[in-house]
Amino acid sequence: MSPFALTRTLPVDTTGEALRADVRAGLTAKPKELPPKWFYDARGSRLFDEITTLPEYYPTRAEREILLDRAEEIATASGAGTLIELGSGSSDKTRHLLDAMRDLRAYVPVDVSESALREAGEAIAARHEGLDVHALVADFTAPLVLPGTPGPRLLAFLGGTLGNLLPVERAAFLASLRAVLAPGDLLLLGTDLVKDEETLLAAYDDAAGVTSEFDKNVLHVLNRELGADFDPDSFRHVAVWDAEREWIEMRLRALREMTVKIPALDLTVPFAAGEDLRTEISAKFRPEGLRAELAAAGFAPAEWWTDRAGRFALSLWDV
Ligand code: AVJ
Repeated sequence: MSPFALTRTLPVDTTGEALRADVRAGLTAKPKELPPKWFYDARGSRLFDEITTLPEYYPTRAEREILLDRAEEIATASGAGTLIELGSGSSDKTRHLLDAMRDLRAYVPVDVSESALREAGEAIAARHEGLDVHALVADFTAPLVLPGTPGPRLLAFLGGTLGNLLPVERAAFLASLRAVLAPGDLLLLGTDLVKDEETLLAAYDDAAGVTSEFDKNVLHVLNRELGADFDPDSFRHVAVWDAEREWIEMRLRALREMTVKIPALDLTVPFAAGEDLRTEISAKFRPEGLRAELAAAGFAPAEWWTDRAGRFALSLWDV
């Protein structure tokens, strides 16, 4: 059994404060919006796991295919002493990488979910003799404070989650990652790619309705955490492809005119019939565009891999 340690850089109460600030700002904005991070309570995380098994939702399978095919190459290219993983969740796909990385001495999974970190972290510590597992309970959009583990470091940000940030947020986020890395360290990035609209829309509006449930889950979170009285059945899940900005938007469309009360914010939110609340953007990338964004943040391209069908990319960047 290897050592397992857990550090919480997220004070227990910031979550409540951040939620209240995000909801107030987003629901008084025009058009209305909410940041996607509030989908992921226990039920939302379960629904997301279910999404990853749907026939229409290709990104998870595509990324796993690349990781399986390229684990040895990534391990050799990085020679990393520490693997840091942002938004590690269940660390499911990372296992292939951990198995291949022979020089690895420390694994630092970073996630907002303490329960997911404990479960995955303890299993990995038990499986990898001599690997120091140091879990960090943190919001990856906040400044990262990393434990002093052996270099070089491989910082992994998988799953296409970079696409959930707006372009300005991405620029700041990538620059903040660059700031915690040193020469010799590497960034491993998983990003979904621009493709035909039909494939994209199906991935975000599946036939079984799981994505619709996932989308509406944010309303359940607001009802529970803020005492709001959203009726999720009075909204319809919609996926829209913005061809100009090359991102998918998930929205909740009000089916009727209504007024929602949010007691914890002392706020009343009017909805017109047909009004949309944007709950997520999921940007899709092209190689040149991603390269330019990474260059602006101080990263140089090292490797670019896609799955055999060319739907998703895994890329490696030097600092
Ligand atoms: C894995 C968080 C990036 O944007 O594809 C899945 C989340 N949203 N279906 C994505 C998601 C709708 C997902 N991320």
